[in-house]
Amino acid sequence: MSDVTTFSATVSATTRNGILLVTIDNPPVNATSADVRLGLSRALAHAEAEPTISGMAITGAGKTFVGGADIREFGKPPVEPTLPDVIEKIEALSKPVVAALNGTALGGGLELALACHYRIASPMAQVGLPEVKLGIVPGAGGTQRLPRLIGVPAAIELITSGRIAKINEALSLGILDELAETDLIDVAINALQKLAGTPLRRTGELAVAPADPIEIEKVSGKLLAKARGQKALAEAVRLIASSHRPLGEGLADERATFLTLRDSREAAALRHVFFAERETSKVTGLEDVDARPVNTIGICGLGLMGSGIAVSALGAGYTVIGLDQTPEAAEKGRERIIGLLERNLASGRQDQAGFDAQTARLSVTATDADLAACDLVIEAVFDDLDVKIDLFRRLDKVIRPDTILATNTSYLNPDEIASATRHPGRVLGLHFFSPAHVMRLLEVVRCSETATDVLATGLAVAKRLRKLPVVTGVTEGFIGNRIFSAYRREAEFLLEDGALPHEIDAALEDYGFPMGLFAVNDMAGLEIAWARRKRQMATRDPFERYVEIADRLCETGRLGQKSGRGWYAYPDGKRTVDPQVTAIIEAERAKKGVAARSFSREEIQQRLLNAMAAEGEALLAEGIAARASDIDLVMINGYGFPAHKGGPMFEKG
Ligand code: 3H9
Repeated sequence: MSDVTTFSATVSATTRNGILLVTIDNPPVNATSADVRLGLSRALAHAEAEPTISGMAITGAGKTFVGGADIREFGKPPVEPTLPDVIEKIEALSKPVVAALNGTALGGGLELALACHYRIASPMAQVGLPEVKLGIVPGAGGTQRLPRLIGVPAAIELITSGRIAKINEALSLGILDELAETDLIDVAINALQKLAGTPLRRTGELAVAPADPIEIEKVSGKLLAKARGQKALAEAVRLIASSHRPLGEGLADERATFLTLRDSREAAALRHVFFAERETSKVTGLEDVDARPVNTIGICGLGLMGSGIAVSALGAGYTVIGLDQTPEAAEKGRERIIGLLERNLASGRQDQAGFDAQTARLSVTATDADLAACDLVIEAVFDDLDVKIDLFRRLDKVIRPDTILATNTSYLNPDEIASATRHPGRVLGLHFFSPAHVMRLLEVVRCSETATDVLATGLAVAKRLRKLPVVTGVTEGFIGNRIFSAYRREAEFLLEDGALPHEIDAALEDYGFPMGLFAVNDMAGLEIAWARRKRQMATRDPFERYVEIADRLCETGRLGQKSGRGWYAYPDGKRTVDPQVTAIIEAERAKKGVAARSFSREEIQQRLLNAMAAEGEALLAEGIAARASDIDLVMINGYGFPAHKGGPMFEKG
């Protein structure tokens, strides 16, 4: 092997048997930053000019091949050479170029590989074009070369879902050519030696297989219906569906579309979300703190929430011990958990071996002492302070002193629950969202006495559960429910001021929420919030504006969809505007002497956004949320706020 040739700070190569072995080493994910593009173009020029070189392999250092374009460069002045230029040079090289995928190839990383003349991958490799998740389309040939390899319908599915395909799927689809069963570089060299002197298979020169327009329509119609106004999805479909055009024409269209979308507000919002997700678990003061080991998790209360948490924990490889009040209740809980696991099995999300392993790690009991083996116990019992305090006192007696206790309360004060135990430092909140095995958001509540390693453990467990943890301080409703309450209060002010529930819901859906607020309330049921309002009645500030419309609705038995009526009527299960609700609203307005006025969709959206952002500012000022972007993540992942709008704090600017 030759000495190392350095093409740039991040691209170097050695030569073996006349093959130039180029390595991209640009941690953390080998993104195609300006220096990588420069190094690659120099390496390509060298390979072309040097007669002793017969071919070239490109690989990545570490566990990633190339994670894509450098997202941090977006929004900055462009630096030549561009990625499409480099990729074009790869495809046009007169000598064979092999992509040797040592790991994940995403976005521009896969586009680079698609332009190579042959693609070999290690078993760890996976591929995807996730650009739409960033509000853009692939901008370096992905929408034009992928359909040439796998056909239009499969390319539409892969690109518009932004999902990652594992090695076997990538091979069977035809994205990759060969699995390296032995050393990746040896296999790449072998392949290059075989390719030398044979006509090169340039992806861009392949014809796109004819596709049935009805099938394309079917795939894209479903997708666009769910796009909720996101431009990137529609543009990606358009570009892929027209990929039978001459390559140059398609690439020029793709590039122009990419650049327009990259500079859009939608893309800026999604980039904000991308970085916010990576920022959220970085907590000041925890940098050098080790999490405690957790293998066994106890879950108290095996209702819907507890069962969901159990499924999530089993899926992450934990041993789970479920506790409920009686052996019968515990057994019911076990059946509920198994039922959820069976659904995963039936849908193919889980294979039989995984299902068997998970059920083998589950046991249930009605005896507190059986939780003695747990490293972490999460309570998900009825949200009542006395019930939770009683449970924590009992647990305090049977678990090890180093076992962590977590409460899943939504509204109670976890400091009060912690102070009922002998070791309040080991208590924190883990506020799951329902259904807990599906929802990604997890509010990790730092109580006033939570020890740093307990908090670090909460975050580590959240990550292993594949949740998105957001740390919150103690306040009623934590980050999410506090903002949600402010948002609902403002929506009720709007009702009283002149808007109707369906108008507010339409404005929210138009903005990008999957469902309007009043429709959501009807689905969840109105009685819990009603009971809370009644409890708070005695302590409510009499000078604070209070809208009684929801109380009137509940008093007439309109408790939401389950009761057949709520903010809407449900004849034959179909949500319909109900004149009786309008009459109740009008009567309340008249009682308070409010002269109703009409609101445009934009006005409704603005008032609701302002209310959310103002509450977010208050949470920041009180030190409950560490950063504005954490608040955005909570609203996006727990309350349906459209990700492509970036969250209420991002919107406020
Ligand atoms: C694109 O390619 C456009 C082209 O079509 C056209 C161009 C003309 N850039 O996620 P992690 C950082 S668009 C810059 O925790 P993991 C990340 O911020 C791109 N930085 O690691 C974090 O930084 P920090 C299409 C990036 O091992 C660190 O790397 N590609 C990029 O769990 C570790 O990140 C994508 O959308 C980037 N592209 O997962 C892929 N990627 O340490 C996006 C990551 O300061 N990336 N960082 O917090 C991923 O999906 C995951 O990062 C990956 C690794 C799976 C690669």
